[in-house]
Amino acid sequence: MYVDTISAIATPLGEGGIGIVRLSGPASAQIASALFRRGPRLRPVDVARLDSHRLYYGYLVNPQDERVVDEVLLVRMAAPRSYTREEVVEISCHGGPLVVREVLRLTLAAGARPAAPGEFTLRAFLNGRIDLAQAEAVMAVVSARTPDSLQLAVDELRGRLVGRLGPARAALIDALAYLDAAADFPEDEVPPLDLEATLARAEAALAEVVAGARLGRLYREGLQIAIVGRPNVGKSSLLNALLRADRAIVSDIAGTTRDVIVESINLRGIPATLVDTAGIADTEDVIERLGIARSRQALERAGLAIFVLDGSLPPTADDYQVAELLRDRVLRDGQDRLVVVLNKRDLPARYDHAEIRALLPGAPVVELSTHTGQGIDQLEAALADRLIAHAGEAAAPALVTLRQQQALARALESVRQARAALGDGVPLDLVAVDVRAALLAVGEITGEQVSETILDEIFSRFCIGK
Ligand SMILES: Nc1nc2c(ncn2[C@@H]2O[C@H](COP(=O)(O)OP(=O)(O)OP(=O)(O)O)[C@@H](O)[C@H]2O)c(=O)[nH]1
Ligand SMILES: [Mg+2]
Repeated sequence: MYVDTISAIATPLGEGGIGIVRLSGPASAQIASALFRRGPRLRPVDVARLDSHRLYYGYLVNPQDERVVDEVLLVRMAAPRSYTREEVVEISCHGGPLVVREVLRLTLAAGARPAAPGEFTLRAFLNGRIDLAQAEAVMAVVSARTPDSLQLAVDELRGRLVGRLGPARAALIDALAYLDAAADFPEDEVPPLDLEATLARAEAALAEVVAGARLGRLYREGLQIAIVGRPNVGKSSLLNALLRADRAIVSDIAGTTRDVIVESINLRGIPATLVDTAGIADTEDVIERLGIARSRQALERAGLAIFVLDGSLPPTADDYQVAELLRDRVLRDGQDRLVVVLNKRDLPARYDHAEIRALLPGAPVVELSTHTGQGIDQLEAALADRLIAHAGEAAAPALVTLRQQQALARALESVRQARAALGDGVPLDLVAVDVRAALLAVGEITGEQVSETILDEIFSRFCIGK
């Protein structure tokens, strides 16, 4: 197994209060003993004999010449009560990049090997402290972009996804046990089981996790929201209003925005990326046309579009052109991908743009003014609503990675196939093939069934020191 000892800087490099170098593996204490001294006389210490989980004050020296490198706090976490379940030593020094690097260098010189990205967490998984979903949640905690995403990641860290898969897994095991017994023993010796009902239970349980997963991905990864419309309707003003900052240039000259502007916002807990685009119009201006081409690309990539109309002016040919584009490119994929905004409602002249809205049936309409701020709250609510509708039904969100989502989808597909096969009167040993496939897919999420390649894939995305 893992007999070598790894070392890495566990805190971000930069000037900070403290910087931590972490060691994990059987030689951790021995390596730390080579470098750690206590008291004014720099007494050597046998770190292996220090109390576990207790901080010790002392000095870190270069053992070549006993020169003091820094004043440090050292903690030893005896196996198995540590992050990795191995012997762990953490050395907290002052948080300057030079100091921290020097401490790392000395641990390496004393016999440690530099840790690969995610290797501490990989060891925690391999040593059975956490399941694979929890290991992946560690990364989600580190990279969470809104407090809600963080909360989901922390729930996951406590094993929520695997817990939720419990009922599906239990039903699949029941079904498979029955199928295997039915293949091996005469009918009257096999305890009866309503196979169809058991598979239906597995399917329902999996479907619920899949729905929650879709919502969870939204909280984790967010979605792109493109702001589109003809020039001068107030798209950039709307971006600024949603960001509550003067990010984009606003002017009364049509064609002010010529490139896409991308900014992140926290939309009722969902991390979203707002994309302000160049106004779409018939124009001869070369740069403006390039900008318009980018607007169309942004629209292709966006999960959601805000169509801005100037509510103080009658509709123009360009408004119609954008509406048709949205009808063909966005509404085609579902009504929940579009919100229409009637802007400039602070002005006395009012147009309802009914014919244009009729081109976009089902899209909610929000009236607002980016100047007074009236209606911005309603727009935020409408957007959050759309985002959640886009993700699926109101399941409790679960945090999943793409890998987990794919495994879930395969599990669900296999259960559906098993049920269909059963309905069609296919021989039971063939039904068993699908049930077994579903169970394997579920096992990939918990980590009971994973290949070396998948593990490499997962842990290489971590930062070093995690
Ligand atoms: N009265 C009023 N004027 C607004 C409102 N929102 C924007 N405007 C004005 O409309 C003009 C155009 O605003 P922008 O935000 O630059 O419009 P845009 O859609 O980004 O325009 P392009 O980048 O050229 O496509 C500016 O003079 C804004 O001050 C509003 O709610 N009320
Ligand atoms: Mg603009």
